[in-house]
Amino acid sequence: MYKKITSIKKLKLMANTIRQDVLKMLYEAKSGHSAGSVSLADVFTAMYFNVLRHDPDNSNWEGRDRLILSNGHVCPVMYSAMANVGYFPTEELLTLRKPGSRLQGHPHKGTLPGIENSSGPLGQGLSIAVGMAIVAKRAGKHHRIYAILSDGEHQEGQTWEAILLAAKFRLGNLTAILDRNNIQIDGFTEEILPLEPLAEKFRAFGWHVIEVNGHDISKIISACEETKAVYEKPTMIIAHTIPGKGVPFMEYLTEWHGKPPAKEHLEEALKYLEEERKLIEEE
Ligand SMILES: Cc1ncc(C[n+]2csc(CCOP(=O)(O)OP(=O)(O)O)c2C)c(N)n1
Ligand SMILES: [Mg+2]
Repeated sequence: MYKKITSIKKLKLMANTIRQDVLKMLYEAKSGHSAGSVSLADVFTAMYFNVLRHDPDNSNWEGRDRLILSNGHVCPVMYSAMANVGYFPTEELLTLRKPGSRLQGHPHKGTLPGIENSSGPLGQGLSIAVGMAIVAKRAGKHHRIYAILSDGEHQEGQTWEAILLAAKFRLGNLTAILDRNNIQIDGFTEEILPLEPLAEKFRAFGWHVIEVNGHDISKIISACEETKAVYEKPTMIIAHTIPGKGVPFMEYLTEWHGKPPAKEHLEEALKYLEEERKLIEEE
């Protein structure tokens, strides 16, 4: 079993490391999705280093919590969190998207230890998580199912079918975390196909809803704690995030949804993140 990190300062330093990893990986790969990957560093740090009950040395441990990633295009952030927590060597991160690498551009179950589902086609992850939660509940198991979702995929019908089903089966063992970054491939969600009022929609569908700042690691952890006390409803944590968060020239710009950094971008971003690291160390 890995050692949980409880110090917020150490968690912030880990999120900084993960952001740096993600940028280096995407630069080496020369393709991939920057905005969502860097902005989810805080959520993935909270999950892999504090919230999840898991064992990187025994990735198939039956009692582990399951983390389903639905928006597979942000997998660089998950790969970095997984490598830093001990699932595989961090040196392997720079093989992202290379032929023969275990780190495919979208996660592939069975290739890399600890990956619970293959993803890439958006809109399927919540259905997988609901299925797992139904099985675990019926079998009287105590592990939890977590699903990371994007906002763009809430424009797909399958996501809403899964939302209906989770409420019907009163899946108190299911926690979804929605990356509410307001962007999708072609622009802002509210201009392309409006989703709001999202929280009210989830409540009307029978879910417990918590809204948090998706860059506040301690709030993400407390929200996940809160869900453990909700027995008869699934929980949706709406994590409000800034696309590209942590790299000032990427923030809020939809053009960074699916673009890797060039050399000059990487250098500028790493310089900024190193300065941020020093400030965290001084806290
Ligand atoms: C079913 C499906 N349709 C289209 C795509 C192509 N695609 C990849 S990422 C993306 C953007 C969707 O928005 P969101 O998931 O919110 O991504 P973000 O930009 O916030 O990371 C799209 C349309 C896909 N992967 N799956
Ligand atoms: Mg989005």
